[in-house]
Amino acid sequence: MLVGGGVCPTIIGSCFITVSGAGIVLELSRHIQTYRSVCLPQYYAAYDEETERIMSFSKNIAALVTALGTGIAAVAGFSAAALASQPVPWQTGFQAAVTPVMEQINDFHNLLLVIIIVITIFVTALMMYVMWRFSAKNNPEPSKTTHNTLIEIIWTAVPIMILVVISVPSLKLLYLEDKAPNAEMTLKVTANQFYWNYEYPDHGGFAFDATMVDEADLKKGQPRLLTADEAVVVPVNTEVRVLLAAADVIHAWAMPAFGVKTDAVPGRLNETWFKVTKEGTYYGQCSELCGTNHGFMPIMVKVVSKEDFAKWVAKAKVEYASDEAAEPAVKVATITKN
Ligand SMILES: [Cu+2]
Repeated sequence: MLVGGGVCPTIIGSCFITVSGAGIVLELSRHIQTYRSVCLPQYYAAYDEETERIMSFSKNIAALVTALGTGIAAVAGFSAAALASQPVPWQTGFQAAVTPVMEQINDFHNLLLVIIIVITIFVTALMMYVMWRFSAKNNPEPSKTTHNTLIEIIWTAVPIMILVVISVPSLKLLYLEDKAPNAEMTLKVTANQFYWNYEYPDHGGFAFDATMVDEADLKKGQPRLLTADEAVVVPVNTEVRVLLAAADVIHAWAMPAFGVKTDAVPGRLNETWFKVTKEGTYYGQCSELCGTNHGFMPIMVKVVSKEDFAKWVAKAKVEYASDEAAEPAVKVATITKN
């Protein structure tokens, strides 16, 4: 009787959940299509203001979390200023964001952190209560209750709704990271075992290799395993399109402060972008296990003013002109007919 009485509402409940779930998925995919074709170009054009509006909620949370983090860091004896362009001892958070993409990654991370904390507290409290309330001592005569359609619908629908809420900023971020909205220059990066080759196709096509500086050769203040003999120089407040390829195995060009981590794959051209808003020297590393010296192919990016960049380009054109003609990042086979 008990089971029979519960079957019908359960089936209806399941049907309801399935139909509404399918509805949500359909609706979501329709939104994504509209978003890609209609909203995305506009979004790119004005992503700063859009970001401001959409992320204002998570910005407030971010401020709260940052304030908490700063407090904890201060207690632990580290100042917030220590979070610079490279990893610092005992660092637990991200490196300070210097691009719009990394700022959004930070916001998204902080939003997720709040959601996770609320869920964890709720589940823990619920379990503690159940353990106490229904223990053998407090509840010696257990009831034979089974099935509760309303609760079953709630515990299915609520997680779906949480996932839908998370998917909105998540997808927006994915599309924003994907392609440069209005690239002003291109940087071609070719990964090799175990160094990087950089090419500036918009500035005369000069190219150079960057390898790690050995520990014994480090000058004062140069970070170990992160210093390269040649820095990638880019202008500040400029949208840089990065084209990535590899000459041998899969590597990944990763710059934590930029929110960039993109694989460099042999025979394939990947794209990413960054727009650094603060001058300085930033460090990253290859982030794909690519062989024995995987840990020894650092990335060093110097972000300078537009004037200094123009001066550097003029100098670099002469300095790197002596190198043998740069190998194309992606080699295309040519067929010659006799
Ligand atoms: Cu590598």
